[in-house]
Amino acid sequence: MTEAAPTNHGIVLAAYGRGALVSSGAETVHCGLIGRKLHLVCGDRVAWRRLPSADGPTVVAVEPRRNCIERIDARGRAEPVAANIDRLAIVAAPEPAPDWFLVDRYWAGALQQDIETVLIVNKSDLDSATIAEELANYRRLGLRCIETTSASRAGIDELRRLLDERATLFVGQSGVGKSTLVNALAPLAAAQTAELTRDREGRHTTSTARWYRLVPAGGIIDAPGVRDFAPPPRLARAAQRAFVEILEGGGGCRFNDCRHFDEPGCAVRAAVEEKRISPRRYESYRRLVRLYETLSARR
Ligand SMILES: Nc1nc2c(ncn2[C@@H]2O[C@H](COP(=O)(O)OP(=O)(O)OP(=O)(O)O)[C@@H](O)[C@H]2O)c(=O)[nH]1
Ligand SMILES: [Mg+2]
Ligand SMILES: [Zn+2]
Repeated sequence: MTEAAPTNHGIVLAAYGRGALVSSGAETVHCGLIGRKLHLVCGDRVAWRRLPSADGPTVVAVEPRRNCIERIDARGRAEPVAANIDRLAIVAAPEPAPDWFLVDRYWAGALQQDIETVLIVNKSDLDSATIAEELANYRRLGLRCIETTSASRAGIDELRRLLDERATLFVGQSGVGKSTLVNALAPLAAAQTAELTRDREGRHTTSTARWYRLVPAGGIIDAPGVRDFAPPPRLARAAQRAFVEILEGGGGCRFNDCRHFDEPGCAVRAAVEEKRISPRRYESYRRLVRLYETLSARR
């Protein structure tokens, strides 16, 4: 070797075990990782080199993450799903039955990291009477909502227009149609999808987050469906700030540091009793605060 191989820069399309699929300029390269310390995740920006040994293309460094969407694994530890995200698209559908607490947790997590959020209500071809009330409430709270269906492409073009050069991560329960949406938006994606069946409980079709390019610009990341997700509990009080209606209602509480649980003179609880704040959202808020507390105590 007379010269060191040049350093290239790229973005991780998918990370697996001790390697990663890296998009770098016009090429897509399978890279190994140098050493044992690098742990990559979809969306990471990396430097890679063609090492002179038999190792071939190798990621040698990773840039600090601007943000990272994490989920909590079975042991209560934060596990990264994707990094350097500009926008979170939370997907829900009439089938499987929506888990609104999951939607609230994702929205809260994105708000904490200043990530723009959009709620996609997919499968609008199915009867969605049960969803209408929640959808109206989220819209009232200022969350952007788009109804879509891959059955007729209704809403898909509106969604496509929203997606610009920035990176959007699709999240939501298993089976809501994230991969189907990704395929509709990026026809060359060929993301794997699967029928919903009763015995599918707990199985995920998509197993790792994967980035797909949009033409002419932008990227969408298809993530595995989640059952248990919570933003990591490093910002316990931020849970309160993530519920816009509770933050607003809290202005009238007797105590400045009111948690809106059972403190006297709580304006939030009064608003919930009068249905000015959705009791369902308030229950989500309480669950999230308790989850933070449990997870923090475990550390
Ligand atoms: N009726 C209807 N079914 C849909 C729609 N979009 C997707 N599906 C079906 O929903 C099922 C699950 O779709 P996927 O795209 O695999 O769901 P996913 O969210 O990627 O699931 P995971 O990868 O397990 O997280 C498939 O049988 C799809 O055909 C839709 O707009 N309407
Ligand atoms: Mg999928
Ligand atoms: Zn209060």
